[in-house]
Amino acid sequence: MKRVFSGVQPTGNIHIGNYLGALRQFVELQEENECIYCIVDMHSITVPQDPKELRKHILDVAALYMAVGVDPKKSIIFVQSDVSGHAELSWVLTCCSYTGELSRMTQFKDKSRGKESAPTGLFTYPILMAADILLYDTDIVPVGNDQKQHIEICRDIAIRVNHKYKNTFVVPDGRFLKAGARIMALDDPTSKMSKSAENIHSRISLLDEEGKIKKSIMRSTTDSDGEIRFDLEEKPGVSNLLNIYSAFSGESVDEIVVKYAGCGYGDFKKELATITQEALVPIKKNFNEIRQSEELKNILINGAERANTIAEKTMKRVKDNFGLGF
Ligand code: ATP
Ligand code: LTN
Repeated sequence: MKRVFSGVQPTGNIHIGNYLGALRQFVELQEENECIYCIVDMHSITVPQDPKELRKHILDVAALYMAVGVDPKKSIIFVQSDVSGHAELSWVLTCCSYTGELSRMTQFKDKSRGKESAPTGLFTYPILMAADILLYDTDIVPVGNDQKQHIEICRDIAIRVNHKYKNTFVVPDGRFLKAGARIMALDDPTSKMSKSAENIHSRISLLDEEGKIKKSIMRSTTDSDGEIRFDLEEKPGVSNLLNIYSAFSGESVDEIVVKYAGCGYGDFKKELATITQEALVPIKKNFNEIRQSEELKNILINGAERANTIAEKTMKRVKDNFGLGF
């Protein structure tokens, strides 16, 4: 059995990009692996958060994990700040990483561009993420494509530590899906679909109403040549819609292109809207039930206990290998 770990930030607006790139893999992997799924609240405070909203979003993400099919009987679901090992290991790893490699992270460059100074937490974000992963002797990390660089630096740090301090860590691998690994914004198919974009029609959130889903898809940016075919360079908008269609329907992009040969964008978009609405109906229904249930907090408390048992073992090994304590 392999150990799987992943996390989602509790920042609201969980969208179909998060679902198709990451959450969908969580469900699939839990059948044959030991899976640990975290709500990474400490990552979310790298940018300012409203405390009340943050608490609400933590429970929202926990409920969404389960609504899409993560089963707390099979997988561990817990909140990052409930297990102190994340912060503890993060410091140890901070001492094993370099400002040069952190400065090269595209996420940091994007978020600090044009500013004279940026929050230190944004700079050290990848170290906390490496701590999340290495704390659980993780073999596989299911994430979207945008996390490739973060997985790479985590591996580099693990290999570096293993070299110096015996074999302390398991070196993990990222797992990226073909269809869905990078869902682009509906209003601008050259940038990734994001929780924080101002235009609500740039994304489809998992809890969006049917009318909103249709509106966002119908007004999505395409092009003027009118042909439905996959071409990321020339036709990024249509290609993104084809990817979404394929990820939700299970049909290959080639099959979909044949099916819609000679059709206009309008009909294609209408059917994509229907497929998307249908896929999200059960998720919304499950979410509403789970979010209101008394059980939700107990699941997180139990998850944190189970996660902590694994984390404590790793921290003991880290302290022994580094010579910390006595
Ligand atoms: P955003 O940029 O939308 O604010 P994020 O990547 O910062 O999102 P997370 O909630 O931590 O936020 O992401 C959860 C998971 O969703 C990660 O595995 C990430 O790779 C994946 N993901 C995020 N956006 C997309 C996307 N547009 N397409 C595919 N996967 C995505
Ligand atoms: N940086 C990730 C969220 C994240 C994560 C993790 C993902 C934090 N820690 C550990 C996988 C494993 C993102 O999607 N923005």
